[in-house]
Amino acid sequence: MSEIFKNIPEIKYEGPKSKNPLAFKYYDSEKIILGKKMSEHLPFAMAWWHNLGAAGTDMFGRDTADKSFGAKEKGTMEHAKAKVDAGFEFMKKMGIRYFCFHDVDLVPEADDIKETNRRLDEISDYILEKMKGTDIKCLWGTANMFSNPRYMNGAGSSNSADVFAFAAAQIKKAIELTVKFGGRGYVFWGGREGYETLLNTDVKFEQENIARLMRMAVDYGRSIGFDGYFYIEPKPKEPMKHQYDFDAATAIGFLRQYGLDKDFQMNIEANHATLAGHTFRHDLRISAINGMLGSVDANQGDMLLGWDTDEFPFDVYEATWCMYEVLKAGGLKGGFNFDSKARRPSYTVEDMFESYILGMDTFALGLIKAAEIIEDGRIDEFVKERYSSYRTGIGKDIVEGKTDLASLAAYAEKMGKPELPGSGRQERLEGIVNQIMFG
Ligand code: XLS
Ligand code: CA
Ligand code: CA
Repeated sequence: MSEIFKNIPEIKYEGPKSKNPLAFKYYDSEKIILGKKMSEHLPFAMAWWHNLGAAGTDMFGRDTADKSFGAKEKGTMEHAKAKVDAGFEFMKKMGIRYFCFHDVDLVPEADDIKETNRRLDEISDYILEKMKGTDIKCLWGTANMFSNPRYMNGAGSSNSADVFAFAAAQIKKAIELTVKFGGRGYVFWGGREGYETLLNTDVKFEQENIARLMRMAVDYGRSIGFDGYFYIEPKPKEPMKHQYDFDAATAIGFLRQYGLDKDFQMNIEANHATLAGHTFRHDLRISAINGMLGSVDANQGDMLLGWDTDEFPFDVYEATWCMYEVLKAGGLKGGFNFDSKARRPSYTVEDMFESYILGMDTFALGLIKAAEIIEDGRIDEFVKERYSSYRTGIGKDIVEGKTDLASLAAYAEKMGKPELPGSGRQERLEGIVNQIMFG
């Protein structure tokens, strides 16, 4: 097989002083941070759909990039194979060890699911062959249950039982593919699992049905040896007006209600958290404190736009907070999937590589800075001290369950007036962060 990206060399670490656009400035896979290699802290993944599929079409205009990768016609099996060739060459040159996929990213969907599945068998054999002799693995797989018109009202939440059954068939196959590739996880992103109007929607029934579908997925996955996590990827809206997996807290509550919380974790995407009116860090923290921080879709949104822009991460503060939460949670069992796409005017092959270099360097910097914040210790110490009143006296009694309203009322009467709770010192803490970021 001939080289596709002929003008692109293997991307190497050259350090912060390098001016070479095709080199890492911060991502040094072998560098040890807090006792682990950078590459172990940061299992990066390539998103099949954006990197090998998205060519710039938006609501107002057609493709700007050529992603045929030498195939004569797009949407053919020849093209599907060319994408595999391009994807593996890309990952090897970038030093990326994981990929994520939807079923229909891999092959063109046929009218008949039997034919689609045959194509998936063919391409997955081809991918397996490519994986041999490399250290490239699958981070997670998923079924696309939002693009085809049959999913206009959702998949698990569809009013049509036939559509529900079709979704089940797609999930079955996508889990089989994930297992075939040795994938770490399986994602449910419920793009159309929500509603446009409550006037025509039985919310309770739809949510119960989504839970039924997820339960079947878990049972089937376990029966064929899938031992990874299932993930919910929360998003509040777009394409639906309201999406049931609104944010991490909502999704975790749902999983607990239906007894799915042992098999599922969260796949948190930066841009989705901000669409929900949270910071990226907020949803990471909520997942982590519930023991459900599984994987991350690494990208960033545009705060001036109200939709999902899937930009490559560039904001080092955000990446730092992400890595701070991830380090505090003890790392990810999943990884960092660049669910990101180069901007429409960035249509060249160089842009494909440079956008991943940007994302990887941003997260490498985030890792370095988050480790420095943790090692510096001032912020953690401040937070610990802030709650010190619960470690002795009445606070300790409260935490140990030795009080009730009557005993606390009696305590309050004796005390008279509590003192003010102490400065939050936000500005001091922000100053410490800047000192570490730029010191
Ligand atoms: C869309 C989602 C989607 C999921 C996988 O907003 O990010 O790409 O990650 O279906
Ligand atoms: Ca997205
Ligand atoms: Ca995503």
